[in-house]
Amino acid sequence: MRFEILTIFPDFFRGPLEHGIVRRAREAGLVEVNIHDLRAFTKDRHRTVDDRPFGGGEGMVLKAEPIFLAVESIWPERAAGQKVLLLSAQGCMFDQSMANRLADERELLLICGRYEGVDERVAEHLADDEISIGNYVLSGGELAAAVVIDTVARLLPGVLGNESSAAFDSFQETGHGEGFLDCPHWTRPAEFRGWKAPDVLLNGNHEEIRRFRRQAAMEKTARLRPDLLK
Ligand code: 9D3
Repeated sequence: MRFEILTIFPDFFRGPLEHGIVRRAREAGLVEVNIHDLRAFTKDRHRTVDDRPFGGGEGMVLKAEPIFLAVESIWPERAAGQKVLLLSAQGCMFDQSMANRLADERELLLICGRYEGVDERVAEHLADDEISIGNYVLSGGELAAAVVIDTVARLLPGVLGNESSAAFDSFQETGHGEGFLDCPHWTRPAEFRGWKAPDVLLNGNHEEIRRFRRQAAMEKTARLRPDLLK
């Protein structure tokens, strides 16, 4: 799968996309990520990407034209399986079921919002979807784009060492954030600072272990995520 990122901070992505599973997926050729500097698509000598909002108010707004020119340059004719996503605080909420749907596309182009927002004509006439990653205020869409790419990339065939493990993640069960959280885990040593790992996990009785884990997952879900049990 190919991801195109449009951003005013291209260097931002050196961190999140060059480690761990996403890095290995890129090295294996399963995922391709291309980063595009929005300023390269400006035409004035100051390379202006933003301007003041019509009607007044705080902050600056990303201009429509550089974003349209960028998308039209990256994808001169948009084909099926090529989706443009605008990351913005006003978008609909990203979740695992959306990630599953996005993983079926061939290419995604992520536009990272910044400043007070993006000219609405981008959402109305360029983007297929406008996406937020949660109810909190970020400084821009870059972190959100990294979250989307990480979440989608690990769903792609061959990306995880264990083909089946994505299916057992928290939230993956139903794809709607329903079901239970993952069960808690322990590793060696069996006793750390006086705190013991549950004996049942050490006794080799796999039926008992299965029951314990399901119970522990339920209790933890009730305690930390009661919303998932409704
Ligand atoms: C006055 C209201 N503004 C915040 C003080 C609105 C606002 C503008 C721009 C809020 C955030 C942003 C920048 N955020 C994003 O571009 C963004 C975002 C987010 O803030 N939360 C969750 N997901 C996303 S995706 C992009």
